Amino acid sequence: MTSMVSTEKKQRLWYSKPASEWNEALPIGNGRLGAMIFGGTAEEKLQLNEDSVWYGGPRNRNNEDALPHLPEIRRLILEGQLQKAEELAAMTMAGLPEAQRHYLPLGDLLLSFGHHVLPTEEYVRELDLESGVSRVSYRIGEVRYTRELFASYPDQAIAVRISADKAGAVSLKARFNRRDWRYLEKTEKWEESGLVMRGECGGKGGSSFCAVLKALPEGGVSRTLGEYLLVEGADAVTLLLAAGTTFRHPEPELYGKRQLDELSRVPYVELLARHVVDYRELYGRVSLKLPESLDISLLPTDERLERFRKGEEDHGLMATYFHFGRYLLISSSRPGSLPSNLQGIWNNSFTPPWDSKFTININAQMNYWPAENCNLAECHEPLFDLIERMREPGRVTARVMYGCRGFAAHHNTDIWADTAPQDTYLPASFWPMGAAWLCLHLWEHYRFSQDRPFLARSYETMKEAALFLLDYLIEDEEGRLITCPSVSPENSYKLPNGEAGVLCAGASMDFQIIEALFEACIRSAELLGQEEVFREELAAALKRLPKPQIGKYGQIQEWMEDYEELEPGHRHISHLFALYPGDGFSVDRTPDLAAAARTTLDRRLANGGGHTGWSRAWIINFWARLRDSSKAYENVKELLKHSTLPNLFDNHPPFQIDGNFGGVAGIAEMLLQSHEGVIRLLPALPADWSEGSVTGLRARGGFTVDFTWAASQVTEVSVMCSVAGTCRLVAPGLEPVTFEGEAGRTYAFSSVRQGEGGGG
Ligand code: FUC
Repeated sequence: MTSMVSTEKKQRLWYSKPASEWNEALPIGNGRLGAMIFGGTAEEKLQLNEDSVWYGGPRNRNNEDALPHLPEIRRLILEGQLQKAEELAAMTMAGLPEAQRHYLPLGDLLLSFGHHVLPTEEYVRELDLESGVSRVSYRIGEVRYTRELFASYPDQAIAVRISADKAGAVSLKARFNRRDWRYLEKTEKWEESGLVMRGECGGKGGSSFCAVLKALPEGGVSRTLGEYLLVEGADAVTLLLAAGTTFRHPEPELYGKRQLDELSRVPYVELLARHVVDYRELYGRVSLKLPESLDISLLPTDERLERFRKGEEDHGLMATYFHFGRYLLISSSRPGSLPSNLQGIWNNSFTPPWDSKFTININAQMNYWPAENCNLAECHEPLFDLIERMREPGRVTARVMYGCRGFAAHHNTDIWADTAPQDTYLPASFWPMGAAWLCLHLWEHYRFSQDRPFLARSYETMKEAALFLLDYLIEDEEGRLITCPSVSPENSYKLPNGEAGVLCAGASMDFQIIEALFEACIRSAELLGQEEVFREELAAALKRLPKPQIGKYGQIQEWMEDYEELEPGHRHISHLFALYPGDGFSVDRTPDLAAAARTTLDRRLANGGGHTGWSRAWIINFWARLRDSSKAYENVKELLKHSTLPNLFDNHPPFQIDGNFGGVAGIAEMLLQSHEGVIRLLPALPADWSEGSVTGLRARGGFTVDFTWAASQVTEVSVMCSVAGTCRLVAPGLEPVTFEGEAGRTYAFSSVRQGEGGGG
C-alpha cells in the first residue's frame, strides 16, 4: 500500500492506511446517530451508536435509610469518627442498587467488497472538518474507489456513498452485526434493497432498538439473500441508515423505514448539500489561524502526532485539535439529542468505562465548556434538557434522602436522569452538588446570550437547586453554614491522628459552587424583577458560608480544615473551581487567592497531577485564568503528547471525550476571556503563537469577536453586538476601549487607527 501526501490545504484529519483498531477509526455523528469508520478496503466496518441505546429502564434507587441516619452520619463526621460515619453512609446512602444505567453500542454495519485481488494504492482516509464528511479513497488496478460518509442532522440518517471511476465497478455485500450476532433479536431483509436489525436493550423497562439500511444503486442491481444485502455491478451506490429506540419512537422500525423511504426520493447530492449547509452553519462560525509550517501540515495526522510527541513544533496540529473538538461537539450534541456522554456518542463496549454515561462532578460539565465561547450555544441545549428532566427525580432524592426541598443530584446521572448516588465509592458517591453545578450552565448560557426569555424559563430550575442547598446546609459551632456529608471530588485527606478520610464537613468546592449558584439566582431574580424575599434569604446565607482559606503550603485549602491530602497529585483539583469554571478567584480582584491557586497547581503538578486527559485540560484553563501563557501552553502540549490517541480522541486513558472539549475551551480561554465584565484579548498568548487570527469567539454580554495579532499585539479587532450593552475591551497593542454597543452593530478597532468602524 503506498501513501499519498495531500496537496490541498484544509482542516482535516487524514491517514494513509485503514484503522487497525477503534482508536484509529474516525467518528461521524449528528448528535444522536454516530459511527466509527475504520476505512478498510476489502472489508469496511462502521461501528454504530444511537444515543438512546442504554441498558434498562428508569428506577427509583433512592435509599430510604438515608434520612433517618443523616443526623448520626453528620454527628460522626463532626466528631471525627470517620470510619464509623463512612461505614454507616455506605449502607444507608448508597443507591439501591449501586449502579445507574449504562450506554450500549447499537451494532456494526459490515461491508465487504469482494473485488480486491490486486494491491491497494494511493490510499487516503480522511475526516474533512470543514464539511463534516469522511472519505476513503484508493485505487485498485485501473479503478479508483471513493467512499463518502456523513451523519446528517437535518435528515437524521447516516449516508454512505460508494463510487468508482469505472462504470459497473461497485459491488458489495452488507450485513448487520451486534456482539457476534448474540445481542440482537433479529436481522432480516427489507424487500430487495434493505435490511433491518432489531432487538432489546435489555433490563426491566429497557428500550427496544431498530436499525434500518437501504441501498440505492445507480446502474447495477441490489437484492437480498438471507441477512445480506447485495449490490452488484453498480456505477455507484448510496447506503442510507436510520435507527431509533422506543425512548423516542413507539415503533422504531416503522420510524426508520418511513425515514428511509422518504430519503430515498432525495438525490444523494441534495442529501450531502443539506448536511454540509447545516454543519457549516455551526462549524464555520469560528476560525483560528496559528503559525504553521506547510511541510508538516501535509503529513498524515498520526505522523504529525508522533513527531509532536518527539518534540517537533506543530502549531497547525494544535489548531486542528481545536477544530476537531468543535467538530466533536457538533457531532455529539445537537438539539433533540441526549447530551454528549463520557464518550460523546461513540462507544463500542457493552460494559463501557464508567458506563459511558454522565459524570457530573467534572466530566459532563467539561464537555460543555467550549459550547458558549466557541459559538456553539445550540449544542449546549441537550444538557439543559437533561437538567430539566433531572428535576423530578432530583426532588425525590432531595426529599427521600435528605428531607430537603428543591432538587439534588450526586456525581452521576444517566439516560433516565437518575439522581440517586452512583457506586459505593466514598471519594465520589456521596456528594450532593451535581444539580447545583449543572445549573450554573443555565446561568452561563444567559451570560453569553443575554437571552431574557431563556433566563425566565431557567430561573425556577436554578432556584430549585438553590433551595435544596439552603435546606441541606447546617450550622457549625461557629455559626457558619456548612455542607455535611460531602466530599472534595475525589480526593481523600489525612487526619492528624493518621486516619484517612473522605467524607467531610465542608469541602471548599461546595462553598465555591454554592456561592456561584446563589449569586446567579440573586442576579437572575434582580434581572427578572422578582422574589425580593428569596434574594434576601440567599444573600443572608452567602454571608455565613466559610470563605476560601489559604493553607500551610500557601495553597487553597481543599477542605475547611488544613488537612494533608492523601494524594497531593490528585487528578481532581476541585478546590480551584472558583478559578475555573467559576470566577471567584481573580488575578486582579483577589490576588492572594490567585497566588494561592498558583501554588495549588504547582503542588498538584509536582506530585504527578494532570495524568488524565481531562485533568490536563482543566489545568490549561486554570493557567489561562491565571494569565500564565507559558504554563497554559506547556499543558496544551502535554495534552497532545500524552493524552491524545491517533484519531485525536482524548485518552483518559482509555478514550474519554472530556479532554477534547476541555482542551478546546482552554485554547479559547488563552485567546479571549470575558468573565469579569471586560473582554480581554490574548490573556495567555504563548510566545510561539505570536502571529495569528481568530474569528467568531463569543464573549459574555452578547458579543462576537474577531481579531488578528502580530508580534503578540492585537492589530485588528471587531466586536459584533447581538444585544445593546456596554462593551469594555482590553487588548495588548490597543488602548482600553469602552463603548455603548447597539444591537446588531459591529465595531472595529485597529492598532494604527482606533475608532468606530462600519456599523450595521
Ligand atoms: C471521575 C474521574 C475519573 C473518570 C470518571 C469518568 O470519577 O475521577 O477520572 O474521569 O469520572
